[in-house]
Amino acid sequence: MTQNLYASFEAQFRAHAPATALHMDGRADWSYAELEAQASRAAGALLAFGVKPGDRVVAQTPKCAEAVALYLGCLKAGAVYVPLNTAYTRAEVDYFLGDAEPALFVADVGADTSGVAVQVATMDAAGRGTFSEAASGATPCDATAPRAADDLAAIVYTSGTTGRSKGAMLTHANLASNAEALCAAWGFTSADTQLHALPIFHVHGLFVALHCAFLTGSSLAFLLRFDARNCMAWLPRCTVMMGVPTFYTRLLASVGFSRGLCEGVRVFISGSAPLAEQTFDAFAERTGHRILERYGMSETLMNTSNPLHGERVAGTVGFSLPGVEARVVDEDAAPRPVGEVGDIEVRGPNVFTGYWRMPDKTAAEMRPDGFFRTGDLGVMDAHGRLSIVGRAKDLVISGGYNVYPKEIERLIDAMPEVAESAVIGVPHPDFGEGVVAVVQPVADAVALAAVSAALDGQLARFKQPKQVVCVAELPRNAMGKVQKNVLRDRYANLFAERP
Ligand code: MCA
Ligand code: AMP
Repeated sequence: MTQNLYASFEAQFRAHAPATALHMDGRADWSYAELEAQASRAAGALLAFGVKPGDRVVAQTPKCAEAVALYLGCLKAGAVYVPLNTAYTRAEVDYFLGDAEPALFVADVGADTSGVAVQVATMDAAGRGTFSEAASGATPCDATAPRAADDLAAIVYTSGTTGRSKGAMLTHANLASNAEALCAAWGFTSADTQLHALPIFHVHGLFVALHCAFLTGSSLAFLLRFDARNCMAWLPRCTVMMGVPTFYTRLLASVGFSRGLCEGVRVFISGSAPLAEQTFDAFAERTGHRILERYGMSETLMNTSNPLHGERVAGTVGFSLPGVEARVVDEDAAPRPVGEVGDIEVRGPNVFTGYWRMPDKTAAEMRPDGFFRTGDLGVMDAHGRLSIVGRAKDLVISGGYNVYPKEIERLIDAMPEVAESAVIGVPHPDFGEGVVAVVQPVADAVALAAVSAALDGQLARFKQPKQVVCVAELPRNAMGKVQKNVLRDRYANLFAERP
């Protein structure tokens, strides 16, 4: 029997054929029958483009229903789906295309693809473009490609502490096991309607949110971006919402966001970044809902979750999902005592098979007993409830997006007028953490605008520092290493008054 994840989805699509899969703003909804037909057409188009099982398909498309069909078509055709953040610049995309070596790159209609060395198709925000033209002209692909459990379904790029992005290889079994665990843990049924305002190029919006719907035949209120007012308009029709903490702080900051709007919602779920206890408390106060926080990574999908039934504790990420083992250990993998900080490591069917074409990096992060080193620091209580208390990796999480300081520092340090830079994250009222570059110039000063100009076009805008600060000397320890903790303390209030 095939282990292709699409086969499980297809069974649900057929069982719920007349039900609405995607409720949409300003265009006709798609039923599950329509979604299945579109996925078969997308798979047919992929075959027509010459895509074979195991080939990579890179997608950097606007969020639209046709992009969901493209993802499903890739699964169905046995291709490996490689989603890219729509904010990535041409320079960033060139790296991913060179690394993934796809058989097809589906780009935004407006993107600059001149000189791209791979086959290109296009898709715009309304789903139109050469990919959809091929899909409507192609013979729909009825047969789902047979896949083994360990065959790759997707590669998700995640930046690294070295500044070079790594492709996390996720198999059909990884995605299927995690989706099943989440549907059970969060009680999804076909009666649910999930408010979906997340982007679909990351694990959260693509796998966690969509798979919960596709495995249960439940509906999605499929919004093209997060806008607090629009979410408030849709919430009364929804039973579940998933989001990053910024979604919840923005809802709380919105006039008219009230308990009444949330009456039909059975659970609000948060992840991708720490949910502040004050947000949890304010949300409970305003709506009567205790947000359910969970913890995951691109490499591991979802690891732990607060319970659907039972106490959800602010500042904690709950218990290991069924089948997943999470432990808190020291450098030598010896367990840390209950209540003491250590490295979080994870093992289970959710854990990826390694970094694409980077066996050394994979080996460095995997323990011999199969545990993956997350780079997160945590504390386990006596009941197995996990709290994340920090990061061993140098990473900033801004509005749910990961920003690796090294990637930015490398570009700033290449400026002749800069001696050294240190990029840090400090508290930000909207994004949780805001990116700040602290720059030590060679001579007297460096024009701050010049720093921003040096990054423009190189880095996605969300990675670019919200503030650049010039200092005569960066603080260093006895070994000469920049003390980022000193800088984080010094600039902790930089965004205090900035919405
Ligand atoms: C947008 N901007 C940002 C961010 N988003 N700056 C910093 N951090 C951000 N997250 C900047 C843009 O570059 C632009 O800047 C300006 O804000 C307006 O852009 P716009 O797109 O209009 O912003 P927005 O629509 O308000 O977006 C904010 C957002 C969005 C809704 C919070 O960032 C978002 O949807 N975040 C969700 C991320 C996510 O899905 N993460 C899951 C990763 P300028 O004006 O200078 O050009 S998966 C994961 O982490 C694991 C597996 C897990 O556990 O889930
Ligand atoms: P990514 O590389 O985009 O998959 O991001 C994964 C990282 O996001 C994790 O290693 C954590 O540092 C962080 N993360 C995800 N969920 C949570 C959460 N609920 N609380 C704190 N950090 C989180």
